Amino acid sequence: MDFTVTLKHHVARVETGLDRHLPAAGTRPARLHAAMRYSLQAGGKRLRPVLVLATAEVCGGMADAALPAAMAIECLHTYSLIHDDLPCMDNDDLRRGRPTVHRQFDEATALLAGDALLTHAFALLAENYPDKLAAALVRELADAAGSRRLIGGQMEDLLAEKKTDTTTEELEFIHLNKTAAMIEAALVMGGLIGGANEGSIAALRRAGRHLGLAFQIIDDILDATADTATLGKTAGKDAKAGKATFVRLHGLEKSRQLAEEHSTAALTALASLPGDAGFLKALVESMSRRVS
Ligand code: GRG
Repeated sequence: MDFTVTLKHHVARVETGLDRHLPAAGTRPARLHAAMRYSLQAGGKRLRPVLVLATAEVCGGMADAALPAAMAIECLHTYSLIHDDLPCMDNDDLRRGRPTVHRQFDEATALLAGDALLTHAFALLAENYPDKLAAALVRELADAAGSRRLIGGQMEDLLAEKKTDTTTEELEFIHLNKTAAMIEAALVMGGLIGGANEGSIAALRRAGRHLGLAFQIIDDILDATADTATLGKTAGKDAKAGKATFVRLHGLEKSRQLAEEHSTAALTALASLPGDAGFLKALVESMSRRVS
């Protein structure tokens, strides 16, 4: 099937799945559930859940079986965006083309909506998979989202804002953990659901790491070159906040070259999978050409 048609199909599955797998709108406490739905149902590229669905299929599973895990990773990702936007972190007004959750509701509601989405992610895994698979998925997601990876990357990122001498090694730690960890987890969780063997899981991990780095480098380039309307979030924010970015350390040209190298390495890792990774490869290529 054509890449764009398959992508639309997966994204539609994600949108329907989110509606089905979230606490129902209007149920108590309605304000909290409204805030969770407001942020989750604002769109976004849905990269991570689509990676879960497509990888499960490549590894021999059914995309439908992967849906709760896809929802879990999108809930977790969205929690991290809500908390990242809070005044105590990036203090941002715009996300996914809408006012951020603390602007639309209030700070306490945003904090709680993020907490609830984080917790809900693990409930989705525990409730929808047989024990052994559920344990493996919980371990993978907890590791990717924990203090050594997503939260650790965010901590180092905040600390780096106050420094002018961030090294390449420090920058790589930030991006490997703040960004690549969740992309890696999406691929590995899809692989676990599809029944991938150890070799394929290792290849998925490699692919996720490189795709994650390419994704972040492109994010840095877009922050420096695109406009707020196109991005659906505030452009030029990194330089203003004095953030450690690939563009700041390496300049635009070298950053573009590095993004290309990581995309190619992701494609090479995917090519070693036994199944037909055509859609996943096209997705990596489309991410390297993205404009938002
Ligand atoms: C608060 C624990 C905690 C972590 C925050 C997600 C995050 C870590 C920070 C947001 C800022 C940022 C540039 C993160 C890097 C990852 C990234 C590019 C997130 C945005 O992901 P997209 O572009 O967003 O896939 P959509 O809205 O399309 O889902």
